[in-house]
Amino acid sequence: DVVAPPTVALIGAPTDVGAGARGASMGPEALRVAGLHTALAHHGVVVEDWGNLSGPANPWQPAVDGYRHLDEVVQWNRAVHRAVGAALAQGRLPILLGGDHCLAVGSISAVAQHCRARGQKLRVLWLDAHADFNTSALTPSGNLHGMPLACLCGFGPAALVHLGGQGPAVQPQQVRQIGIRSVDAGEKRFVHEQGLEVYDMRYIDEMGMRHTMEQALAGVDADTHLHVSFDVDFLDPEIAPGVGTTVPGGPTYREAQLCMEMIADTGRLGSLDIVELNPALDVRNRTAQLAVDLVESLFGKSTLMREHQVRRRG
Ligand code: B3U
Ligand code: MN
Ligand code: MN
Repeated sequence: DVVAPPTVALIGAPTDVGAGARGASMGPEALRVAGLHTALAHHGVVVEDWGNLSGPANPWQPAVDGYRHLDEVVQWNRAVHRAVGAALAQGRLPILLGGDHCLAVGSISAVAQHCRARGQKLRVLWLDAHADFNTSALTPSGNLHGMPLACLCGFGPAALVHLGGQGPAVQPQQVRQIGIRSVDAGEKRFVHEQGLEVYDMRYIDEMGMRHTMEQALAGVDADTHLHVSFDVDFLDPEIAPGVGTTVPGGPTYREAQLCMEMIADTGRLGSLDIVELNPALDVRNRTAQLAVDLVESLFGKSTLMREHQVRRRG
């Protein structure tokens, strides 16, 4: 059966207010320069570039009550929430071009509202070296890009927790974390306490990416909206140096491709964040190009070959 290709909306959010290093604000343009638009169009995806959102500058201040730049982070997330909500309402598949990972609060809270209104199940795949499950009491840095998943699950400042209406946007059971290899001590305890399903690098090493993704995608059905929150530091820094916080020992090129292909195979991808790309730390836009390459797989680059092979094998 032929599925109509989606129309995607590229939504740029050029900010690094939630990060510990400057530069992720240049992410949206680096992804465009790396050819995201044409790469997707190549696979039959209709692409609309909605341009960049605007918001406050990065004041580069120390933390106040455990948060750095909370006001600025809230303002950016309100803009993201509005734009992602508008894209979904118009039947578009939103691709948030970050920007740092704090923006996932706005993006995923809009996705969660959309799913709730339509009685759809939501599954969030969190591809990241980090758990991003800190709170103001647990954070070693005050950087809000280390806290978005906790905020989405109801633990954080009210302005972020209730961004998409009353109550938490998602429940921990809806989330699968993949590629995790750097978690702070208090954060680790909290992740376990909340019962998040974590496929860390040890798990991927032992079980392989194929089994990992089969587990992470188990239960996804025709009623499921899949949201992928792709923190580029998920990837091994050998292949993806252009991020603010590199952590050695991430997925290889082949593992990352398989991860994306298996998500594509579900046919349930409904929204995507590409975050933490930092062109100031990149080498000739290599990491941006890699991200584009992987997003192509996420939108079914390999499908044609695969169908061909399946047909030949009978
Ligand atoms: N867990 C640390 C470091 C960190 C989290 N996310 C990123 N870095 N990119 C923190 O500051 O919360
Ligand atoms: Mn992250
Ligand atoms: Mn990360």
